[in-house]
Amino acid sequence: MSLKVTLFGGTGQGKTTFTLALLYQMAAGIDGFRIEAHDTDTATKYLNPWRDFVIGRKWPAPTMGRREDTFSLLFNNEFVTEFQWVDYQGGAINIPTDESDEAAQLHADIQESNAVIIVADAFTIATRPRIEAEMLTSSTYIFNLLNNYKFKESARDVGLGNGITVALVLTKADILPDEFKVNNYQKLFDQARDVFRGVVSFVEEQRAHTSSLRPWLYPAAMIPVSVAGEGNASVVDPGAGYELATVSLNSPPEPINIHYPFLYAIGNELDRSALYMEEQEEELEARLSKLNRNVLNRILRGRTIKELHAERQSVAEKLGELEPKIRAVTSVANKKMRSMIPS
Ligand SMILES: Nc1nc2c(ncn2[C@@H]2O[C@H](COP(=O)(O)OP(=O)(O)O)[C@@H](O)[C@H]2O)c(=O)[nH]1
Ligand SMILES: [Mg+2]
Repeated sequence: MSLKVTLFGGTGQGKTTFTLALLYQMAAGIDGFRIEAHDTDTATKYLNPWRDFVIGRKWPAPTMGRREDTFSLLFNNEFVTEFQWVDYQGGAINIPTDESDEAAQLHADIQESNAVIIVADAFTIATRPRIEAEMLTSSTYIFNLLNNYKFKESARDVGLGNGITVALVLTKADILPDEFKVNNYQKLFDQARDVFRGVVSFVEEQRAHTSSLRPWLYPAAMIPVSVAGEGNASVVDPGAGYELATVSLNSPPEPINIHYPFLYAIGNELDRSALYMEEQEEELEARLSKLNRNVLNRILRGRTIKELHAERQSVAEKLGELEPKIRAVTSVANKKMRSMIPS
């Protein structure tokens, strides 16, 4: 493990489209950051459907399963760290651990992640009754998973290794009704906070603590994004029941805000890495020993806890070294993102 970012969300929420746009932009390089896939075929596999989207104006085909790719993250061509990008396309969030390997793996991924990127359809949040939006975005399932694998343990003990960055990506922002876009998306943010209120109230509670429980262990923020871009797509059918909106892409895509959630995750990782430096091996051991064996095996993947601890330390050192340079970029992402906690 080095840095680990896990992306998940309900079906049809825009995960595949967002991921293709993000990896394209990051492969091309943006704001000094660039990623390189370890396996040449990885880049090709992501770029092919992106090309079909841009040139053929075809939305990506529905996808299933889990994908894990290893990338190097570079800043101004200097190697920063390896990171694992885990991508849940299928319905693993709606399945219990004991019924599917993929679900058990998802739980391990969350436990091990430094950051999660939750993808939720802004159009659904804006236009559906709240209870339907909760089901369609899987917000309650998501809270349940975060709660079990990240939040609860921190309530029990205040280990420095706890905490996770949550970036909520609100997709398809281009097709939002105007009332949700005015005042800098105020109404969208209000409704998104409501739909994801489990996460919001947990983080809010941490902020309120003046105890040693460190509020900055749980940075959580959201941002509206669009892969199509303003005015380039139109709603053919707004959808009903399980059917989400049918959208046609009429002009070449002009992605907006795509890379900020990723940079936000990296920026917050810098802060947390300072805490890794203080983390003792015994702390990590105590924390991991509470996990279900099945989940733990997937985290260790043949490594000992000692080795895992050493890996975390070396990433923390590298990030610490590059901190001033990286900070310049991630601070922009921090400003772009809107806190999950209402001000
Ligand atoms: N207007 C608009 N529609 C989008 C955008 N991204 C995705 N969509 C729509 O949402 C559908 C589902 O997206 P997809 O990425 O396959 O969702 P996934 O099931 O979460 O992977 C696409 O087929 C498009 O119709 C966007 O940026 N703008
Ligand atoms: Mg998909």
